[in-house]
Amino acid sequence: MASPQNIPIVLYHYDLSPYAKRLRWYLNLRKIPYSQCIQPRIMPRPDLSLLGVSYRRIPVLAIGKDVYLDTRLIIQKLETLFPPSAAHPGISGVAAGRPEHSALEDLISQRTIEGDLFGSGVQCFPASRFASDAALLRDRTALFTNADPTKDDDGGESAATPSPLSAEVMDKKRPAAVAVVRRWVRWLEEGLLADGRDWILDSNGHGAGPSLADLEAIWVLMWVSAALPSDILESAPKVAAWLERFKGAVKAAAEDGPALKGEEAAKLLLASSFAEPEGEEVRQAGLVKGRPVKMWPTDYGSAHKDAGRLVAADDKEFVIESKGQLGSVRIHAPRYGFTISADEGNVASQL
Ligand SMILES: N[C@@H](CCC(=O)N[C@@H](CS)C(=O)NCC(=O)O)C(=O)O
Repeated sequence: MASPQNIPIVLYHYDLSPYAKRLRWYLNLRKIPYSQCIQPRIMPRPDLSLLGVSYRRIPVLAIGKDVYLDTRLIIQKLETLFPPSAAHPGISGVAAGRPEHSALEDLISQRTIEGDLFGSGVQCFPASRFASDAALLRDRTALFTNADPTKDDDGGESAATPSPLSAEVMDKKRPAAVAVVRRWVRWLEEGLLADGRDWILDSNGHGAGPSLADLEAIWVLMWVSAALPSDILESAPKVAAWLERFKGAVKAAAEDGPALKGEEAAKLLLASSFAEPEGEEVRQAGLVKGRPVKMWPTDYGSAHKDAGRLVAADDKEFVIESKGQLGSVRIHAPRYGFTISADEGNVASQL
């Protein structure tokens, strides 16, 4: 099996995605080279269909014929496939030989993604940011009501439900959302950054600079800071300076790779090898390796289910083999936040 360092990496994303930015910063800080396949901000995304991927969220990272969904799993995989080295400096607790740092990174990531920070971040923006874009509103209504925006018969319920991004909903939710972000800023100002340090941890594994803990704690703030009431950052000078320092560090590391068209990207990936050996284990009652299954995220975007033969299922990830128009890939999703079911016609036995 080729070393992952010699296998092409393609990041499917669009520029305005804060989750994709989080990943681009990680890749750049670690000097992991990649190409980009820029996606439309709304469905459909035929470039991903070429690989047999139905998952509708962004970003998606392909390393050769292994396709990884969800930034939580993607960063974990990159930590393993690209261990810290002179070519790819580590920025995590693993790189620093400090497991307690890894635990903190993990806690912060859980707080931002699985807690209410990211969702509150969306609601901090003025409603005018989305209200004038009818196609985006329709698409995101489908995303959050778990309908399929490309199917006419899925529009019924969503048409009756006010869009989560409509002015009506955004205006109502903004005060509580701003309060969540204000609390997060205060927690950093009076806690992790209180002694005036430059970065959250005393080591990022290879010298001075941001670590994964900074990245996990900052990406939502980098995205919403301009939309916040000005007193939030004015009353948190350490956080404000940390944001500026981080902007400088990621600007200095910026190394976004060349852009590929969808077909070019798919051909490049499918002509290369897998990034990791096929997992063997199926540790889920009711599932059998090799049988057809469906797999989808449980929080939002659940209407878009990936289908294929089950390759592996353990307590960290699900892996299926999916056939696209141009070839087959293995799709990996994190165990947490996704589910999988045996695909037996209409009888799906969900776990
Ligand atoms: N938990 C996922 C969340 C990804 C996510 O929600 N991404 C947003 C873009 S920032 C998205 O997919 N929005 C809908 C879309 O672009 O179709 C991750 O960590 O990757």
